[in-house]
Formats: sequence, C-alpha cells, structure tokens
Amino acid sequence: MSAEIIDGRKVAELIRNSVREDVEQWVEKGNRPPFLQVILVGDDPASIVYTGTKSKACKEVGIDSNTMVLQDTISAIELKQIIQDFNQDDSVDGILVQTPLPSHLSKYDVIETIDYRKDVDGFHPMNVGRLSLDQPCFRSCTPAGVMELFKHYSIPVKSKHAVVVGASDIVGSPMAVMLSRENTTGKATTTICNKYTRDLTAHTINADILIVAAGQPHLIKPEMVKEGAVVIDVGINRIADETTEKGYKLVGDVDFEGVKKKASWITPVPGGVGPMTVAMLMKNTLLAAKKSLYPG
Ligand code: BQF
Repeated sequence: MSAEIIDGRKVAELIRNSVREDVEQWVEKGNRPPFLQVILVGDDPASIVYTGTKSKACKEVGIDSNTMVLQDTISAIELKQIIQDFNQDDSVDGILVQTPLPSHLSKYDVIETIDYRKDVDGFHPMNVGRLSLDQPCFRSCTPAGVMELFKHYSIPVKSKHAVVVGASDIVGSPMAVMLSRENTTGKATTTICNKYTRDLTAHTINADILIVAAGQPHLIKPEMVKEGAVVIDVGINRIADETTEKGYKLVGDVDFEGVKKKASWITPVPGGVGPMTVAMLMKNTLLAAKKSLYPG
C-alpha cells in the first residue's frame, strides 16, 4: 500500500477562504473587522516566524492584528497588566501569547490572566475544562485542525482505536479529549502514550489512527505502524541542512518515506498539520469577534 497524502495546505486554504467570506459578511453588516492581539515575549527565532505567519494569515482573511513585542526581561506583573488592559479593551477580540515563554514566566499564570472569552488559542483552564466536558469553547488550534482534516477527508473516527503519542497541554492532551469525547466528530477508543510509556510499539501497532506529537524526529518507524493506519504527524523539528537556503529543514516525528508504504493516509511535514493550526486560529478569532461561544 502507498498512503494517500493529506494536504493540509489545501484544506487550510479552504478554511481561510471560508473565514474570509464570513468576515466580509460580518463587516457588511456594519461591524468592525475582528481584531487579534498577539504578544511576543523575547526573540526566539521560531516564535518570530510563527507570529509572522499568523499576522500574514490575518491579513489574508480580513482580520486586523497587531504583534506587541516585549523584552524577555519583562516581569510577570508587567506582562499580566498588559494582558488585563487588552481584556478590558472592547476593540480587542482575541488575545494570543506566543509560546514558549522565557523560563522566569509561568505559562499557566500568564494564560489564566487572559479573559477566557478572548482566549483564541484555547489554553485557558475554562476552555480546557469545557473541552473535556464537550461543551462549546475555544479549542486548541492544532488538535482542532487535525479533527478538521478527518472531516474534510471523511476519515471515520467513531469506534476506531486512536493512539496519541505525546501528552502536551497544547497538542497531545486536548487531541485525546477531542478524539475520545467529542460527540459528533470523536468517540474513538483512545490511548495516550507519554515519555514514560514502556513499550511504545505495543501501543502504536494497534492504532487505526496514530497521532504523533512527541517532538522527536523519526520516532515512528514503519514497523511500529499497523497496515492501513491513518498517520498524523504533528512534529515540527528543525534539522541542520546545508543544502537549503535557511541552513535547516523541517522534519516531523514520523519516518515519512518508510511509514507511507504502510499507512492508508499520512500527513507530510511541512504542509500537513502546521497550516491547519494557523487556519483554525483564524476561525477562533472570528468566533471571538462574533461572541458566538460566549454571548454574555
Ligand atoms: C507547515 C508551534 C511548536 C511550538 C510552538 C505551517 C506553521 C508550522 C508549520 C505554524 C507552531 C506550529 C506554531 C507549517 C504555529 C504550527 O507548512 O508545515 C505553519 O505557523 N505553526 C506556533 O505558533 O507555535 C509553536 C510548534
């Protein structure tokens, strides 16, 4: 078998087009365009790239945005005051603090400061809690993007055995919740593996749907994958590569060339899940502007 390639770039473009049309309608009705406030602390090169990608996507769909760049020496008190000011500001619909944060700042502390009604990343405990109850909420963009890929390609989830490798706050954990709990799109039997899992292959080999978000290049080899499995690679690892202009290339957590011979569907890196993350952020920002989830 050779897997069908899941084209995240294409599906993300479809989503952005649909958001653009919805934003147009929203503005035609007399509303101001949605506004996303991005906060970037420090000068992590990957974070600079990601915030640039998000700002470009906003422009494309008609969402206004601004990136506030703060020095990595900023205190927790100062950062939280800035967030509280954006919470109070009615012209700000969505607030996003780019991660990772410098080590002297607690991400939990910072994220809890964001008004959950503006938490377009879906990281606030209110949104995480509501997700786990299958209640309307802002959903973490990366796992929400994966669910959207299943929907687009009509890949069945219900009653399948899904195995999630990686248990991070942002990807693995909410991914497992969506797969297992979401009423219309989920209802898989779900296993979460973490770095303490004893025999990873014993789990992955049983997966009908294998989601990998471990941050380890080439962790998943063909012999770990069941014939016909759906393989979703969330990993984004920078590997030194002198032959490229930037001096590096992006690889996932899956041995793509090997695993695609066994899988029925597979996502590439780049161009798989990554673009979906950004597209779902656009969707969430529109929801925030329309106050669709939290009308009060
Ligand atoms: C692609 C992210 C780890 C830590 C913090 C397109 C993105 C990535 C890849 C992107 C990510 C990953 C983002 C591709 C945002 C996804 O073509 O494959 C887009 O911009 N992402 C982030 O903001 O913070 C991260 C990964």
